[in-house]
Amino acid sequence: MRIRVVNPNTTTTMTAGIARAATSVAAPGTVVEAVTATMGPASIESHYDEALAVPGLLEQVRDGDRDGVDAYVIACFGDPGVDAARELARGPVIGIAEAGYHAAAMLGRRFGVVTTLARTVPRARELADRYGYGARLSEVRACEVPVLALEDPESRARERVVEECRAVVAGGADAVVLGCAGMADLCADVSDTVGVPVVDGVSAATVFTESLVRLGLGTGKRGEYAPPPPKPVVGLLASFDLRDATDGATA
Ligand code: 5HY
Repeated sequence: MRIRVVNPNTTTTMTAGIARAATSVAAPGTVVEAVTATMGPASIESHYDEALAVPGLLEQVRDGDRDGVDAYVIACFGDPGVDAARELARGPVIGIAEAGYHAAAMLGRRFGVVTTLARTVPRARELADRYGYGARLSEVRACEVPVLALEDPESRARERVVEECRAVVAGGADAVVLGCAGMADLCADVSDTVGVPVVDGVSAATVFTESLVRLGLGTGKRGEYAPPPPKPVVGLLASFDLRDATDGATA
C-alpha cells in the first residue's frame, strides 16, 4: 500500500523529519511517500498561513489519487483542508491532530497538548471539540518556539517542550500529544524524560491510515464527502478545476 504523508508547509527539512517518523512505524510492504507542498507558507502558525496552505495540500492529494495512492496523512497539527481532501481522495485521509487525540484518548482519562505558539492554542482546543474529545482534554500549553525554530539547536526546543509536558502532567494529564509535526523527532526522548505516554500525531496517523486501508475502509462518499461538484475555477487556482478530471478529457 502507498501512504502519502503531506507536509502542507513548504519546508523540506521539516518533511525529512516527518518522513523519519512515518517510515519508522510503517509495516513491511507499506510505501511511505513524504511530500512537501509546492506552494504556500514556509510554516503554518496562523489562520492566514493555514488558508494559504490548503491549495498545496490539495494538489498533492489530487495528483496522488491520479497516481493510485491509497491513503493520506495531513502532517500539520491544524489538520488544514482535511474535509476538502476527504472529498477529493478515494482512500482515508487523517490529520495528525485527529490521530494524536484518538491515540491519547485510549491511553488514559485525560490528555494534554503541547503546541508551538500560544496563538495556536484555541485551534487545538477547537479540534478537540470537533473530534469529540473536548471533555478529555486537560489543557493546551505553548512552548513558544516557532515551528521553524524547532530544528534550531539554539532554540532550546527540547527543553521547552519537556518543561511544558511536565506542567501538563502536573495538571493531571495521563498522556501528552505533541502539537506540531516538527516535534516528531522529539517524541521518544520526551516521553522517556517525562514518564508518561507522549503521542506524535505523524506516527499515529500513519498507522491509523495503514489500518483503515488494511480493513478495506475509506471515506464515506454518499453525502458530505462525495466528490466536489465540478465547476469553473479561474485565476491562480485554475489547475484545480475538476471538470477535466471528471469528463475524462486530458487536462
Ligand atoms: C505543524 N504548523 O504541525 C503546525 C504546528 C502549529 O507548519 N506544522 C506547521 O504550530 O500549528
